[in-house]
Amino acid sequence: MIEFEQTFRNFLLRHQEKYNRTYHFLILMDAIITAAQRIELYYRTGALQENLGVAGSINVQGEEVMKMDEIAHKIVIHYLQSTERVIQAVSEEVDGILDLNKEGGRYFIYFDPLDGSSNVAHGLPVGFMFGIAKRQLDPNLQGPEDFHLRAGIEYIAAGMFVIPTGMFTLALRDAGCWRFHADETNTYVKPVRMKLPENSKSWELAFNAANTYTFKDSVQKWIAENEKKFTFRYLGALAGDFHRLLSNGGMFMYPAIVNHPDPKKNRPQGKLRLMYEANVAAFMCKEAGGDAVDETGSPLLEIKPEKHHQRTALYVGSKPLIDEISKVLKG
Ligand code: FDP
Repeated sequence: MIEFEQTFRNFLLRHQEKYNRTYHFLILMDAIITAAQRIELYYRTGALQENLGVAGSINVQGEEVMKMDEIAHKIVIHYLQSTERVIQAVSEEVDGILDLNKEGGRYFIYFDPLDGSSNVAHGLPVGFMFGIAKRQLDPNLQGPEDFHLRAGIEYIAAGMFVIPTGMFTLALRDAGCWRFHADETNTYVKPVRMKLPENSKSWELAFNAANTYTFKDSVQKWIAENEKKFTFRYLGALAGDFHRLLSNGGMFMYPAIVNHPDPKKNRPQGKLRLMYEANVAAFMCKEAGGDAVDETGSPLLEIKPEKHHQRTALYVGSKPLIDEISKVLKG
């Protein structure tokens, strides 16, 4: 007997109706899902099609090989454009802000089409991460659209696909963080609400331990005093690491690099990108009952971006741990 699970599309339809919303968001999400499935297909067959090569190299047919992240970017933009509902997009792969439908568009989208590039050559998990905000729709209340870069607290949704695992997580503002998986027909099904576990037994720590000596002294001290309480897990792709964290709890961190013996290698602003990496994880985490702060211990979602490719340090995870590290960072 076949068991039918609730589909993502049905879940979202119910959600939009429950909150008296339009169907525009369904159209946008449909495009995002199609893009993710196409990226996933390319990724799975990448080695065969010689898509996992280095950009600029030449394949056996004498064609230039595109890097997988360039392919992923092109796929996402194609499907976003087709919705006619996106006003502007920011992609990790492109320097400038992309105007898609400046007059009629309704959503801003900030995305990294293939996060975790060091995993690509091995076919290991990577992520397609995105945050979505809405244009100012009521000129009487909000004034005309001013195209400001949205802070995380202004996002209406954020999500990620862990490619090529068939797992998709989406957080909707004030409506929770939900996980879906692809069934036999490649349809996302079975919404499961994610809640970070309160019991610290399963909590894990994820960070690049090789960088520990480069963190600021108070963070190094905290690690030395606390690391024995946790299991370490680090995949090197935020989406994959964060996917585990949402189930098991704990903390993912990418602190600022301030103590590198070669000062040119310091990254006082942090490494991760605010708008399409850190905020996406922070938004999802908040909807799952957790929290996120930056290197000053301040709420990450409240940072007002000055540049669309702005970097930040990130501490994200279970609320008690984030409260604890926040005190350390402030002190
Ligand atoms: P990557 O540079 O391999 O694309 O900012 C991207 C990111 O991966 C994250 O996905 C990941 O968590 C982090 O950087 C890994 O950085 P390190 O290799 O420095 O640990």
